[in-house]
Amino acid sequence: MELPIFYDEAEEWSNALLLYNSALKEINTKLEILNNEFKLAHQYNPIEHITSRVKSPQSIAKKIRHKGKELTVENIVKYINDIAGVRIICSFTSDIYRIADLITKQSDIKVLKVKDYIMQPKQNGYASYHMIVSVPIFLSNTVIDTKVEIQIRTIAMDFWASLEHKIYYKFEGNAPERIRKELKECADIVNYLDQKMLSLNEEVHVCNHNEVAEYKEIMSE
Ligand code: 0O2
Repeated sequence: MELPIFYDEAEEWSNALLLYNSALKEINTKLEILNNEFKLAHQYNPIEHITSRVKSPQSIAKKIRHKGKELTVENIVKYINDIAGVRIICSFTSDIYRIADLITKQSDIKVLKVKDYIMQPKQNGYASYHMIVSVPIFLSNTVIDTKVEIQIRTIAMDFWASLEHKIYYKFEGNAPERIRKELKECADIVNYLDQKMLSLNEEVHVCNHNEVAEYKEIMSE
């Protein structure tokens, strides 16, 4: 990745990138294992899909400026939590908390910060569960805890967030009031939809259990 802003720190930045890319691999593998285990035990996939990325240089520069800090590798590593980012998309809200809990329980992962925008959505309607974690990266002669931001959300929340993100950039953060209002309404619909889908899923689950019990009873007669 190019970061033309600080040529004199190129080597330091390359080392940092090695760590962030390695941390993404570690987290992705952990999630894949959890998902496979879950599928095997419950014939059910809590994770729909996962994406990961290293933040773009432009986005890093913008964020560091926004935080009022000088653009140095030291400041980037210290003040920007989401240089390495993983996004987990789940079917149901209950899966979000299940995944977050499983991540938290991994003994080598340290949870540094949690922002629950599902329990407390942002004013614009944004909902998602954010965790800043650190994962140890084993190099040849040292171990370095490296930060990763994990965002966990439902398919519906992701649908809303991607459109909102596009609108935000189109209007450079100053979308007209009518559009902001309608986006908030969409967020309320997304929330309603997630709740409906969750209760429907729970109902189907109970149905399945009852049907199996009924079937067993008939078979034993
Ligand atoms: P991009 O392009 O996704 O990288 P912190 O410094 O950790 O205390 P931070 O990182 O400023 O706080 O804030 P926060 O709330 O944890 O949000 C970080 C990321 O969440 C954002 O990264 C977005 O990906 C997502 N996010 C937060 N709020 C919104 C929102 O209102 N709408 C949408 N669509 N996404 C949001 P970046 O760097 O903004 O962008």
